[in-house]
Amino acid sequence: MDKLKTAYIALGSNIGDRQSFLNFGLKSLEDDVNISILSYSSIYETSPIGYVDQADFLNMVVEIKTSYDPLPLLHCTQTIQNDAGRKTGIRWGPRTLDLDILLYNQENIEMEQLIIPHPRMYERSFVVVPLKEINPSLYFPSIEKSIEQVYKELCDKEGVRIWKKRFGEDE
Ligand code: PH2
Ligand code: MG
Ligand code: MG
Repeated sequence: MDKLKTAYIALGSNIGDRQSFLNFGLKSLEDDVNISILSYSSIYETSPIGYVDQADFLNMVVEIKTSYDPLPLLHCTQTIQNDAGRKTGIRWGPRTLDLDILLYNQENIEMEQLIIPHPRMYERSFVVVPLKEINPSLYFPSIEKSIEQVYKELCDKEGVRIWKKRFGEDE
């Protein structure tokens, strides 16, 4: 294996059996020999953002180690989304499974297909809350803020509710 990088991936689903789609996403990541999952957040039920006339989402974040470069990692996540029956629809609209790369090894990437850190992650409670849960000491050099600061500045935290605690503590 090449040198391993740390990345954070956000998962979301708001169509059908949402937890099964998240599980499918997790298993597909784990089954890839170039990826291992280091840490899982709890699962949160979250009010829709961006396009509000749709069902609530289940969201979570995982920390992975990967030997993939950013674009192959993106292709991997896109293949998993397609395998979950994802159809291209309205922007920010309903989806069976969404996998977004949030962070990749402290790198700033600006390509046509991929921007990292994910440009909208800092104002999205459904991303920041689970991300802070699995790594409360993150620091974002590009905006010169800690995750703690970003968390404090969020204004839609009430839209993010624990749905299934990690380690199976709660249902
Ligand atoms: N994803 C979107 C748009 N809006 N809202 C919530 N609560 N959770 C999501 O994962 C989400 C969203 C586009 O990917
Ligand atoms: Mg998304
Ligand atoms: Mg996406």
